[in-house]
Amino acid sequence: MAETDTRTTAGQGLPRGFRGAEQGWPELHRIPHPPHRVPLLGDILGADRRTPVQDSMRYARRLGPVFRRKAFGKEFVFVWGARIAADISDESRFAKHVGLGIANLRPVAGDGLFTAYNHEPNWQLAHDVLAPAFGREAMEAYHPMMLDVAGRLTDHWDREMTAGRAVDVPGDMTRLTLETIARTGFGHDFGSFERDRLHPFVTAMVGTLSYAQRLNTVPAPLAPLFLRRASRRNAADIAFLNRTVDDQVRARRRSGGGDGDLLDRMLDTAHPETGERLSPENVRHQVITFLVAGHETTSGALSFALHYLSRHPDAAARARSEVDRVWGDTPAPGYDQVAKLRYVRRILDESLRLWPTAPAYAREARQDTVLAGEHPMRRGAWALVLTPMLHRDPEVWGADAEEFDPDRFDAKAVRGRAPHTFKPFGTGARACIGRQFALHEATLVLGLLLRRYGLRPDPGYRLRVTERLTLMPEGLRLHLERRALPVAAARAGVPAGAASEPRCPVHGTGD
Ligand code: MNH
Repeated sequence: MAETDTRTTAGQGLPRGFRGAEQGWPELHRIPHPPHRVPLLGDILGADRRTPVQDSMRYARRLGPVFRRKAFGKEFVFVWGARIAADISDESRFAKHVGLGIANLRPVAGDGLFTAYNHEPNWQLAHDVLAPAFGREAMEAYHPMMLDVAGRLTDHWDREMTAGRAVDVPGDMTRLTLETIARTGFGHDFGSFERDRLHPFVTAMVGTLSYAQRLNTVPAPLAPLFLRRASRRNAADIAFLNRTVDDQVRARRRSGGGDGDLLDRMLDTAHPETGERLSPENVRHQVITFLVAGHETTSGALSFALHYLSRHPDAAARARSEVDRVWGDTPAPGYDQVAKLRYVRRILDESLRLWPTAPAYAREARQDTVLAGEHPMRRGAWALVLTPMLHRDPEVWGADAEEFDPDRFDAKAVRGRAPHTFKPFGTGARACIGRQFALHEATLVLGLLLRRYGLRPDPGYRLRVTERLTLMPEGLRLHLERRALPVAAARAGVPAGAASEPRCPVHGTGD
């Protein structure tokens, strides 16, 4: 990637990423857009600025596999049909585009991995230095820490259950995933489970995410006017995030090193070939990037999965019998025992199909090209892949694509599907570096929760999805019921004695 410069030539003078589609798509007029365009303002009738993704899903259903939306002078092309999404995955012709919400995060995450432009040397450098932090060996070291954080969650849920209170699923999943990334990444403890309100770091982080999303809803030149108060608060949020991170880095430097976590790698590891290291400013950007990217989306994925489990007792029962069969009564399932939860993993995949918690990614043309043989694009022209709709394309997923059905991810079904049809983690060189981390953490935690609790939904609850760049089930609360537990498994994280034979204490049969 280092030698391929995907900088665009069009739209110079504007910050890249704020350009609309006008310059890059010579036949834009052939791409459908919603009816009733309002002069200057664009497609705003019936649109809700709090739910841009779900609005786009509605438009997608009406307008087809390629469409455009215009808001406040900016026009965006969306693609979601499986054939087009596959074509735009071609790495030789397309690359990640840093635009929209991601470009808006540059003030806080700079040239960190997620927000770096393809041509910035710090992307390749950080990618090479940090990739081993997500390899198998590193993951095995994170596993006991993940288990320990999960134990804090189940302690909290035990107390809520005993008190007869329903649990706040998105809130508690956010506590869990934030503590996990803070601990495994930086040896840090935010004390999330010991607080009633979210940690101020989380409040500041959500503030900057929401602000980045809101910036898209206002014409760039008017942003200072409309968002003056919000932008001042945003600056304060960023200052707070920076201060928190700088404190952590200083503490680490003073203590002379942690236990080989992500921060150690950032501070000490030299590039295997060039010997280069990350600059202090870049380390700050990376720490914020990983704290943000490393928990918000996983928290949403766990929350949606718990919602579906509470609504599909059959799937929950199958998953439980798998956990009981594979884990037996061991209080501390080992690293290798997590990937063996095949059905639990399918539940996670199916939840990420319906609600991919990072719901879109942008791709730009590396040269003049024709998308899917139909739509000419100039070098630098870009489009958003609308993942929740790609994941509902009836040609791939069938007429019942809206239905929750984990069996869509059994090995045979997966083999039978075309490539590039399931993209919750993005695509290509800039795909998610934390995929294994997220899947390991989420599968482990779902296993532990399924084994320990029955999950009962609020009868009146209807799934509402809230958007803040990521997706989250709004106001999801669940009632917990105690399951008869093998004594030894009473608390996750307690070191096991002799490893016990996998056996099923409750259900006789597997899935
Ligand atoms: Mn993650 C990139 C989704 C968990 C760190 N992540 C991406 C992209 C998607 C994504 C989509 C690509 C964005 C783009 O093309 O613009 N990530 C997820 C989802 C989960 C997730 C759905 C959980 C579920 N991500 C994690 C975790 C971490 C992480 C956990 C870190 C521990 N993700 C990243 C980083 C990038 C990224 C860093 C940017 C990688 C790069 O560009 O090199």
